[in-house]
Amino acid sequence: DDERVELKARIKRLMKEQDAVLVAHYYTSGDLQDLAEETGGCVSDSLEMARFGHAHPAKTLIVAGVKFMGETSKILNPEKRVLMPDLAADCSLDLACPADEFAAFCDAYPDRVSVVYANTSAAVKARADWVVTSGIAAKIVKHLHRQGHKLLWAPDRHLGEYVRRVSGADMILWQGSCVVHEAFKAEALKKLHAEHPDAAVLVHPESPESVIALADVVGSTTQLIEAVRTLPNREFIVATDNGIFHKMHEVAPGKILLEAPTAGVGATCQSCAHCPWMAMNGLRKLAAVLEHGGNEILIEESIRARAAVSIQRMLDFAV
Ligand code: CIZ
Ligand code: SF4
Repeated sequence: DDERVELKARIKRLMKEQDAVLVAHYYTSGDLQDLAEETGGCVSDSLEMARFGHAHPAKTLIVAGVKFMGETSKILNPEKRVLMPDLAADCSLDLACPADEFAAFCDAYPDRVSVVYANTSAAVKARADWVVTSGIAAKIVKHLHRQGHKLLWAPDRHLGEYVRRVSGADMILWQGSCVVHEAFKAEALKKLHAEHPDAAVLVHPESPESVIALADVVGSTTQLIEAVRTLPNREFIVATDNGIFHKMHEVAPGKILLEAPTAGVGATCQSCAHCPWMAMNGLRKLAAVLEHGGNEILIEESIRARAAVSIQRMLDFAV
């Protein structure tokens, strides 16, 4: 409508004036994803968001996503201004893993290598040996396992269990979870699949083990989008945040995408397949941040520098 068109035009002008580029996560609104692409930014998962922002020459990075994504951008780009539409956009995984408790966990197992998921605070990353995203977690853990290391893993217990299963590594798991993925239900998924027997089932590994067991493809957001694009199936059942459907429809316009069920019949779900913190991002807040400044990500230098080392290990491993 008119307001959206006006807002988008205003944001584009402000971004140009401030030499800013927008990076948006697949789980944010279609408006933000479209705007990022129209203005030369990018839409992707947290690993690619970090890479893109790092390589881009803009002085200001605007990160539409959740706090750990803004922090990762700042960690890799201390000289840039990093802004977010809403600094209160958090993540249940990050919230479940306070830095002091994580440090005590590491101190209790000094002989183990610590691996943390990207969905953690800068302070947790600073304490960890390795940072991983879901797309590369299994590969890095297999590598560490082959080298003979025993591991500590935080904070997502489902991703941790999955990685432990596929790698065979000795891992002690933190017990965090994602409010969105934890809500997917295996029994209801079986029923839906029985009604759509030709559909491929795509599952993000933050989902419970019983849901992962029903998957044709287990992968990061980027890997699941690639599956929709390349598999011959006409129908897909997708167990991840439904914000991803925007990009999936774009890359595979003829295909039918169904949401994996989040609760049994009659039950209620907390998040209904959409992250409440991702939903805090919007055009109006983005315009306000550009107009009034504020919402800048700042990280104490000693923490930033140490977190950069553990993130850089992943980036170097990934190339
Ligand atoms: O669930 C998330 O927040 C994901 C999938 C983040 C990411 O790595 O893109
Ligand atoms: Fe965190 Fe889950 Fe939201 Fe991703 S979808 S930001 S893991 S709460």
